[in-house]
This record gives sequence, structure tokens and C-alpha cells, in this order.
Amino acid sequence: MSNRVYTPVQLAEVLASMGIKDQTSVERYGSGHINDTFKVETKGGVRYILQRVNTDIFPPEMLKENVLRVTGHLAKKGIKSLEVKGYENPWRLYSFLEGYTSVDLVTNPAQAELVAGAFAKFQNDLADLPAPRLGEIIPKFHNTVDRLRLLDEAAAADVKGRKALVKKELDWVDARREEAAKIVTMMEKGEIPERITHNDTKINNVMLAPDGTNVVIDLDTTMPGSALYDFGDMVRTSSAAAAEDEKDLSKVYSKKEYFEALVKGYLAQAKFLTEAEKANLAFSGRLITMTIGIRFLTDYLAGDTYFRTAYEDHNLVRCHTQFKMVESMEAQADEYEAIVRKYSI
Ligand code: ADP
Ligand code: GN1
Ligand code: MG
Repeated sequence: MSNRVYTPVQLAEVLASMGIKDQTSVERYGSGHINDTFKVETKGGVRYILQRVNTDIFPPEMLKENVLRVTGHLAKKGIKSLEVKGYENPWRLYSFLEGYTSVDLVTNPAQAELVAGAFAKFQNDLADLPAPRLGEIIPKFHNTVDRLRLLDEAAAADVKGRKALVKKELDWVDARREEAAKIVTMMEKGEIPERITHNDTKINNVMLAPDGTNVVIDLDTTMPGSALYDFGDMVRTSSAAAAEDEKDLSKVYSKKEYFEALVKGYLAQAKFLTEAEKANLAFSGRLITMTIGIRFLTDYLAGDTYFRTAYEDHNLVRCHTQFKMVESMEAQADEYEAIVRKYSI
């Protein structure tokens, strides 16, 4: 969790180190859970995004190299991406994407279709990144088996005495352990290919413009992974009827029409997918949503050290929405499989 407080003097020093001296305001910005993000306004009217990378989570030098390689590759191909204006670890400065906005919740199917197409194109745009292999920023990031191991460790340690409060949630997880290894095992056997993937395909990591253009941002977890994890995380966030931390669970479910739009948008662009990948698209939504739910539960048990929280039970509330989303996807599993088949032909 990063709830650090910075003085105006500290922020001014950071900006000065990157050549910016005419700022008129530097304000907290966005709703990300990991990094510290600021919007910088200047006298000349040019705006920037200043970010302090969370170095408890990211190895800063590897991250810098990955981000520079990815943005450099996209720029060379003429693809609009984040523009790095300064990078002095752990701080970096991006040009502000003027005219683009991000949303935390999809409000119509067209938006879901667009987001899915954007992430598919992003994967395609990076498929020809020259060697060497991109650094594995957070090893086993979406490895559900390993996430279960970490949950078990946190439950055993029970540092905050919260285990007794989450018996129901732990039982919920236990009932679903069998499915956890499926994609990991298929990747190990070479049945599902490794690709360069974004790994955090939350809806608010695509900036949208009114003319329908978009820019994929938050490149910190771009690394070798599986297309299925990217698609699954889209289903988690872009088929959701309510926010990730909605307390009224009756409002939380996976919307079939948004799921269909995601499949349509993704398959229209992701021509590179193999049959094995297509066959697991619907499953990936359930798996990744469960995995993120497990991560929220783990952080709750560990005392809220990873995700930024705004109140005592924030991580538990987030865990509940994720588990409810999984239940909703489970209830619609046959329909979701049929939708994937419809667009796979
Ligand atoms: P985090 O890793 O904490 O999620 P992000 O890089 O996603 O941080 O940034 C948080 C939010 O800041 C984004 O959701 C987006 O709204 C905004 N943002 C990030 N980069 C830019 C940019 N270059 N221009 C405009 N807004 C941005
Ligand atoms: C974090 O940084 P942000 O808010 O885009 C997290 C993702 C989770 C997400 C849950 C590096 O993403 O993996 O899915 O929160 N990022 C990292 O909202 O752990
Ligand atoms: Mg983000």
C-alpha cells in the first residue's frame, strides 16, 4: 500500500530534476491502487502525469527498462502510447494525454468492445518486440496456484487476527481450488503460448477519446504472460455491473451483454489466438476474477500492506465483489461458452 505524503518542496525537487520548474499545481490523480500518481499543471499550459513507482512491489531498474523498451517500440511503429518525458527512479514523468479520459466502470457495450479491441491490438503491437525477453516484473503474477499458496501463508500467519472473520470466504476458495492449475499447467506443457501481455487490463488502464481513439496506459506489468489472463481481467472489470468496491452485493454481477461485447471486440482484433486459447476465454474470466479476489483476501489477512485502502475492511469488500462476480459467471457459464463459440467461427 502506498499512502505516502509528499511535501510541495519534495515534489518541486523531483520535478526540477526532470527539468520542470514552472508548475502551478501538483495534485493527486486517478484511482490506481499501487503507484502514487499526480497531475502537474504548468504556467505554459503543458500538463504532465508524475508518478512515483511503488518500489515495494516493482524492481525499479527492470521496470524502467521495460517501460522504455515498450514505449520506444510503440513510438517507432507510430502507435500512440505513453510518452516518457523524464525517468529518475523511482519517479517518472509522462506527457498528459490531453482529450483522453479513463472510466472505472463500463456503461455501455460499445465501450466494452472498444476496450477489448484496444488490449488485443496492444498485444499484437508488441508481438514483434525485438529480443531479449521482457523482464518478468512480478514473477508468477497471475499464477493462481501460487496466489493460493500466499493466501494459505497469510491465513496461517494471521497477523491481524482476522482469520476467524473470513471462514466463509476461505471455504468459498477451498471449494474452487481444483480449477486453479488449469492455465498454468497448459502453459507449462506448451499448450498455451507465452505472449507479451499487459497483465492489468482494468478498464481504467485504457484512456478513451470522444473520437473513438484510445491509448493503453499503466504499462508497469507488461511482461511475458498469457492472452487469457489479459482477457480474463477484462471480463472481471469490463463486464462488471458495479464498482470493484461496491458494498451492496445485489448490484454486483457480470453483465452478459458486456461479456458479449468483450468477446466480439477481442476476437475481431486478436487474430493470433490459438484454438486452445479461444477454448479457455470464458473460463479465464472466472479464473482471473477469483485470483484477484484471493489477492484482496490475502492482503486483508496480511494487514492491508499491498493495495491502497481507504477504510478498515476495504480489501474484504473488494474480495466479496470479486467472489460475487465469479458466482455470476459460474451461473452463466453455458451462455458465456456459447457466446465465445459464436464469435470464434
Ligand atoms: P496505477 O498503476 O496506480 O493504476 P496508472 O498509471 O494507471 O496508475 O494511473 C492512474 C490513473 O491516472 C489512470 O487510470 C488515468 O486516469 C490517469 N493517467 C495515467 N497516465 C496518464 C496520462 N499520461 N495522461 C492522463 N491521465 C493519465
Ligand atoms: C492493481 O495499479 P492498479 O490499480 O491498476 C494491481 C492489479 C489488480 C488491481 C485490482 C501491480 O492495479 O493486479 O488487478 O489493482 N496491480 C498490481 O484493482 O498488483
Ligand atoms: Mg492503473
